[in-house]
Amino acid sequence: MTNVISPNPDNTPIKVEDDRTGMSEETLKRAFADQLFYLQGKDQSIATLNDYYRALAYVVRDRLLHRFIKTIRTYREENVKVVCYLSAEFLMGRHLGNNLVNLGLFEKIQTIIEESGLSLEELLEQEEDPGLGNGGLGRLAACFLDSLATLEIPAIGYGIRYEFGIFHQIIQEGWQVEIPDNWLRFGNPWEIARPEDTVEVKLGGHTEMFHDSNGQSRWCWIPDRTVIAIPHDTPVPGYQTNTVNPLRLWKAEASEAFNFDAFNAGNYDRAVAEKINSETISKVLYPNDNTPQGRELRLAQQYFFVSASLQDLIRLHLRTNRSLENFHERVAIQLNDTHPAIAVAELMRLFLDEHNLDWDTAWSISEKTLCYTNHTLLPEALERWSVKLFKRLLPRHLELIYEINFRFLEDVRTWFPGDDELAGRLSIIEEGPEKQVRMAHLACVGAHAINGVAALHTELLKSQTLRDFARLWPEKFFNKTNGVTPRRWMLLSNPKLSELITEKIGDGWLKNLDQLRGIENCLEDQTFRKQWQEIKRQNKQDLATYIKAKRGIDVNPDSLFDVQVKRIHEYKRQHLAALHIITLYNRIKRNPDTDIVPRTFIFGGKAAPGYIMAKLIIKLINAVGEVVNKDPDVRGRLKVVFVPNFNVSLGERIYPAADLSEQISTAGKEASGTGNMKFAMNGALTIGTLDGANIEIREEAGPENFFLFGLTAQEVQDLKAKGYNPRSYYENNPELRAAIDRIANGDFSPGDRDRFKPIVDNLLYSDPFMLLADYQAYIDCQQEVSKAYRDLDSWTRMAILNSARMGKFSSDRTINEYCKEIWDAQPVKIELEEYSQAEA
Ligand code: B1N
Repeated sequence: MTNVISPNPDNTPIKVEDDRTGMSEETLKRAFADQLFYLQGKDQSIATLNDYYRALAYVVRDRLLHRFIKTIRTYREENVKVVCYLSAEFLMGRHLGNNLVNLGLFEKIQTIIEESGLSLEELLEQEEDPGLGNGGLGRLAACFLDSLATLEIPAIGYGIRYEFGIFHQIIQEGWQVEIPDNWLRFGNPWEIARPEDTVEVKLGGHTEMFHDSNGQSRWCWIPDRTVIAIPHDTPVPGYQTNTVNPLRLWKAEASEAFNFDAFNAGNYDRAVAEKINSETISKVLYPNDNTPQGRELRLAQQYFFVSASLQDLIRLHLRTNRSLENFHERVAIQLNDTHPAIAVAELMRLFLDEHNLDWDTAWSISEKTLCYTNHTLLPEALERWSVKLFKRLLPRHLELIYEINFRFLEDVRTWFPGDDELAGRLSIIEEGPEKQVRMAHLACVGAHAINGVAALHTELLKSQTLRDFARLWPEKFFNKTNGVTPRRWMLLSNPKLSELITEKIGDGWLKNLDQLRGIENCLEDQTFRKQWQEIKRQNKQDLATYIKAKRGIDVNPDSLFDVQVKRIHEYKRQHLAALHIITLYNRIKRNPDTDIVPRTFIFGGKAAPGYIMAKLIIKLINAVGEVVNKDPDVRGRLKVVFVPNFNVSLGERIYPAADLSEQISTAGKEASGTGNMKFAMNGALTIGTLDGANIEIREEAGPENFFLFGLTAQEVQDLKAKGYNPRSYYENNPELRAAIDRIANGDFSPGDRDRFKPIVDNLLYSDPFMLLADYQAYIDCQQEVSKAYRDLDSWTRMAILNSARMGKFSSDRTINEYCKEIWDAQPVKIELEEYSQAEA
């Protein structure tokens, strides 16, 4: 075919930098203008900031796509082992800035954008923050994807493309109000729908016995509804690698746009209702963190994404492999908590019912493929589904679970003859007035590896929550202390500090965070300490500006920024921090000239909409702020700020600006925490209990650079066993009593004295998280903090040491451990051929 517009009629290859792959400044500029014109249909005279953001997003996406395609092709051609991370939540945060960083384009693009008279920062702010997760668990999944791609590990994330992510929080009269998060309203430039990879997911119905061609009787499932799962892929690039792995999120749709039978029978509303019903499955993220809600729709969501993902994996496997016998050699599936634990039954169903494997083969492959991470010890957070609900939604899976359980308990009885209590404790089915399926037990039985997320957490799992399983299979248990990606949580969010570090030790630390130790050599360099301090001060000033704009509160950037940002939960004890503030306030009221270190208390975090106590804690913090911030006796020395809508992008502003990181959960309750790591990397000192990863952070930083207080996990249990009486603390401690009385007397709730009675009564009469037992130790420790802050130079030394010693908490280290000890996964290099228009 002759190409009339080709300037190159004899087809000699010409080298032109392609507008969609070229990385030179010239090409990027042209591509940006081109995207604006042809994609947004605008030129510079009428383009909005959002148009510019979108144009830039497409410029960057184009540069990801050929790497993405090459990555997928390489995995297929080399038939490599792939890590599949199954998670109901991926809290990715904004993509544009991160993708620029990982592609090494940040500075270049910044120059180009600024030359056009725009600000890159402003464009980045245009992006909706995709909030497809609640907190630490979802953000961990996102950090893991960044590390997997950076370490060049073939990997895919599988989850749900919620149409509504975590709600948007606003504060009205001190109360949390939830606004739906319609994040897809204006489209999402980062995703690519792949309708050709659609799969069907069945639900409901019943099972029937039938005889197969060999005369064997088998059960089969006659479902009564089908939902379509449509994958949407988001490219996830590694830092300075060609690897771009997929995050594949499933959207639910009705199997036919309309039920034509119903439609033709004039039953238009039923036809539409069915469509709506199916689409409901991926409509909204459940906004609970560490408290499950046993709703039918939630189980449907879990099954929906697990079934779609496993079908997808099997299909991909059979494209390059002759059978399923080597499935576990090509695929490692990580279950992020029990939310995808139904995979144990679904993989068996697919192997047995759809692919005709026998039980023993199917079980052996399945077990070798599956791994399970536990993220919580809170008994109320362990997922259980009623057998009744299971039977209604997944009758075939319930049968399979009974069969799995029967075989498992038979083994238990041969290993421990006569110990019926043990069998009862281990059973996947919990007996009782309403029988329940224990999802953690299903995961433990079905997986070959089980891990906790910090050293203490894993020890408590082995000695308590999953003790019987650890006795049965000690070799299945691993610790994998969490980590966070230094690309987003240092380089992107704290560019000034990152630049200073790179100036001193080079940029190797971004791929090998242990190298941060190198900055210890600069500790005695006074100029360096001054620069460090100055950067912290600028970050604080930036946050102060943001707070002024959002909340109208003036905060002093020279005050100690004391920060607690995380989900609001009683076990995290935001109300203990509130008691500290009230105590300082009482001291000022008693003696207005008391010498105190000025502090700004910054809180942020969402409460689950149904968690009344958590919502009341938000109101309390705001109410304390109302009084303290305005009292002339305080003279601005204390400020309390609740920053609304804490999310990934707010975290990027807040962590770099913190002096003090509050990690004050009741020991034994916070599995790991990951915010604690983000703070410490950015040079905040921690005040914390011996809980979760705090213990390891203290070990690394050195005890002299960490403010420790409170009961240990063991002491918490002993005290509980002995009989804990919170009232005696109240009665014997005048300052504690004065603080609680001020709440109880209505000082923070004018016009409604009893507003905070639920908090007061809870503390005085039950105090399940032992605030009163830890109160005095916390107050004393805070006194030490204030004393230390008076010497800013010595504080800065401690801050530098914290940062320098946080190498362990890179998610690269965590992922390396998973790869070696659990997944048996190896890196695969992606070679990029040079692309040009002539070849394309
Ligand atoms: O997982 C994080 C840990 O760092 C935190 O300590 C832990 O609290 C968090 C049900 C959860 N555990 N369990 C959840 C989230 C949503 C949900 O519906 C439970 N989140 C954690 C990462 O390991």
